[in-house]
Amino acid sequence: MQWIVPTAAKGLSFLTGTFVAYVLNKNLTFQQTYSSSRKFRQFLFLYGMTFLANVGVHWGTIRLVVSNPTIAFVAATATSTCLNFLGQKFWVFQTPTPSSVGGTTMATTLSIVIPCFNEKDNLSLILERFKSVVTRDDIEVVLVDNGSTDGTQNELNRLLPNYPFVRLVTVPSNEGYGHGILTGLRSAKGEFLAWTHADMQTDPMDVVKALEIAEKQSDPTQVYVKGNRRGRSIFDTFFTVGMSFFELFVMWKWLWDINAQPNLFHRSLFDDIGSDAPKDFALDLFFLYKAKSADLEIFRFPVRFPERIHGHSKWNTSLSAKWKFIRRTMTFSWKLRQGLNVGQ
Ligand SMILES: Nc1nc2c(ncn2[C@@H]2O[C@H](COP(=O)(O)OP(=O)(O)OP(=O)(O)O)[C@@H](O)[C@H]2O)c(=O)[nH]1
Ligand SMILES: [Mg+2]
Repeated sequence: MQWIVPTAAKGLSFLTGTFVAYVLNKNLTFQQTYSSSRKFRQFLFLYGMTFLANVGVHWGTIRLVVSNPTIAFVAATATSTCLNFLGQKFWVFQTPTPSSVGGTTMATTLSIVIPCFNEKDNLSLILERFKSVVTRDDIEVVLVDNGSTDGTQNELNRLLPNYPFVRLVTVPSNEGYGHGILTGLRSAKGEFLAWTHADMQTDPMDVVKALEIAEKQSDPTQVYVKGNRRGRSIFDTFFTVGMSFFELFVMWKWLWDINAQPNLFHRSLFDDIGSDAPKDFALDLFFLYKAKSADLEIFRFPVRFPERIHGHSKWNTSLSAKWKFIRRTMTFSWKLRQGLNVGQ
């Protein structure tokens, strides 16, 4: 009976085994390229339950049916394996056929907001890329000229007639990254809303992937889909790890890679919180935090984040700028935790 006594080592090996099984089943058996912590919790629960079923069938077979350990082992393994597979297929990794997204009759399924601030040289590249990836006519692109002063306006006048799926929203003078995105979101017609960057560091195809992930879920209105940047420098990864642990200690929420793009969600989230949102870079943090607080299921999928092709970062230009960003994020997080009005 020694084997039945629970120990920390057995618990750890069970958890490790469960994690490995989760990764293998998610990626190989059910081929899901995105992850969500809720799915992992469901998987853990399923594994725990089927483990108990295994122990129960083993015990019951020996006690009540036949006192043969081999038969008991086979019966227990068969039962738990079947339950496990069914639980994964019809619950944890269930992929219902995409039907009526959100069940409404809105003509535009998705509005993609692209805030642009002095991105003149990137505009033709980003528009061409959007043209090649947006093949559905229920997707609109809302390009926000966020108070640019580099001749963006003239460039857009020249380019936009070739891109009829793009609608231009102009912010007369720059009031911050968040303000530009919020202005675009307010004018959006889609049932789902998204934003991503304009500097070619985030591939427009990622937004289409995010929509497909949302549409695969049983209730797409209850999800928040966000990229998860891969292949970044050690310094940037270190910064991301530090921010995530900071948020964990302050807000008791795991908010990983907060500034990754794109962000996609049902418009009901925006209707609920839009008026309270910040006007600066804290917008990414604010939405992820609110999505978690609203208990939406957060889906993350890998995205590439290469260096810029043209232009330069509009904020990340020196260590002191980075420090300013960190300070702002810290004070903003503190305000969020205290539930204050953070919109100003
Ligand atoms: N900083 C800044 N960016 C804005 C603003 N409005 C729109 N943006 C756009 O937001 C996107 C992100 O800005 P970046 O300056 O590239 O910042 P980042 O990508 O986080 O940082 P880098 O990796 O250093 O480029 C770009 O597409 C900008 O054009 C604004 O008011 N401020
Ligand atoms: Mg950038």
